[in-house]
Amino acid sequence: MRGKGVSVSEEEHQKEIWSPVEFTERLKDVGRSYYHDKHPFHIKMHEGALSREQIQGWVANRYYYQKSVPIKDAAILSNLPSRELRREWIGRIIDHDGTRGQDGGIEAWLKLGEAVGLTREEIVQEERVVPGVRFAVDAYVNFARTKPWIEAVASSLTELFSPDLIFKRMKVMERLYPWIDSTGFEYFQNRLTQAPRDSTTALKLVLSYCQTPRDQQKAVEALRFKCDVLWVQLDAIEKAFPLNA
Ligand code: AHQ
Repeated sequence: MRGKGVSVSEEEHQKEIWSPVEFTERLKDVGRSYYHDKHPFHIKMHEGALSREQIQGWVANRYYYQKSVPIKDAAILSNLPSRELRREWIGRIIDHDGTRGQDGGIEAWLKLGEAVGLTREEIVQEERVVPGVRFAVDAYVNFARTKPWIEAVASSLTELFSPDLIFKRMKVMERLYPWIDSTGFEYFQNRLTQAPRDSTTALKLVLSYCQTPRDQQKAVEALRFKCDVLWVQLDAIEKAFPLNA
């Protein structure tokens, strides 16, 4: 018998499995409440209020996230139970690491770094990466390594929300941060096609492989965890690179 006032978890509330439409809405609700487009650092960025040092600190720290994404995806790949599923996922690694004739996203991010006035060396040596970013990103990689693969796939569904954010960011940077060399925007441009393609695949897998109310709850919780991973990085960056530092 539950004690008085002990809240019944969402999972106990969910007796019936959600339809694909309802499940998709529950996942999107997570983004509506917790996605990092609403973080004060992004709000200030979109107002043109960030200093050169803050932009540089953000780019230098996001490098640690970007370089970890293919490691995370390789962890998921190693947990996928079939050739068909691996064929669905392997392209993400190449999108970031590149391959013959394709530089990849990490290279494009280094170009963004140079476009905001950083050197490749200081980015790659992670001189400006702060503990909170490292901890959050490492937690994401470990989540992908240790959780059931479908939960790790669900955690990537923050990309349902990223195209709007990235498009807005690119336009804001062009208009309000004219000192940033536009050669740095290649990364964002590529994500505008890669992210929707990836989130379509991930959503298809989550909708078809989450077959019980518990599976669906775990997917929602995985997406909430990933929103926290993104949010807390900006907390750490905002604290480490305050305005007028
Ligand atoms: O540039 C981003 C990226 O390559 C990825 C991979 C994906 C994942 O597998 O978790 N998430 C992600 C994201 C990227 N950019 C972030 C941004 O704000 O520029 C957003 C982030 C995401 O929404 O998960």
